[in-house]
Amino acid sequence: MTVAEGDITKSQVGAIVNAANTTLLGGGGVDGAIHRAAGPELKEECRTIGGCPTGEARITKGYRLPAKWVIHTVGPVWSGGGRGEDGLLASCYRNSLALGREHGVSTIAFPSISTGAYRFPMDRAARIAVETVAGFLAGAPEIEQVIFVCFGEAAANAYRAALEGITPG
Ligand code: AR6
Repeated sequence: MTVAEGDITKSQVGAIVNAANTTLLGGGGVDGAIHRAAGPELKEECRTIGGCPTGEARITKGYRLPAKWVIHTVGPVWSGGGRGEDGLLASCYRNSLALGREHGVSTIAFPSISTGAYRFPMDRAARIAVETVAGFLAGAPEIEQVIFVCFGEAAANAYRAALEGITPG
């Protein structure tokens, strides 16, 4: 697992993950950036899927992106932490990785799901992301690299701190 700072639409990986909403028809934030960079065919394919519940994931082609695939997952809206937000966020990571593995993807880039419009606290989200991905990778040697692509220094620092928390020694 590594941390990078920048725009996930530029990532040269097998799959990038999109922090989508339940309609899968696009929005702002990273979702808007991915749809703009991939081109209109992405939305056409998303339309045929018919939505995605919170915590689950769906896969489409990447079209004009450098990534071959886009894995769309729907993070929880933060509402204080008492509505299963932590578990739903962990499910997003697990289900995204499982879909990537099914499609033979060995490198996956994640944005910081739910920490923008959906207001999930960054440090808590970073810890859940890193712990959940570490747990999955322990049983999935086919996935060689996971990159957390952070938008800005504050996010990158949160992910670096979370990674240090699980690095032995
Ligand atoms: N590359 C990497 N990270 C980015 C980029 C980018 N190009 N753009 C923003 N981020 P958000 P959410 C970061 O709001 O909270 C959409 O409208 C951003 O700084 O994109 O899961 C959807 O359609 C933040 O840390 O996703 C949904 O309606 C993180 O990505 C809703 O927003 C996630 O912020 C989903 O909200």
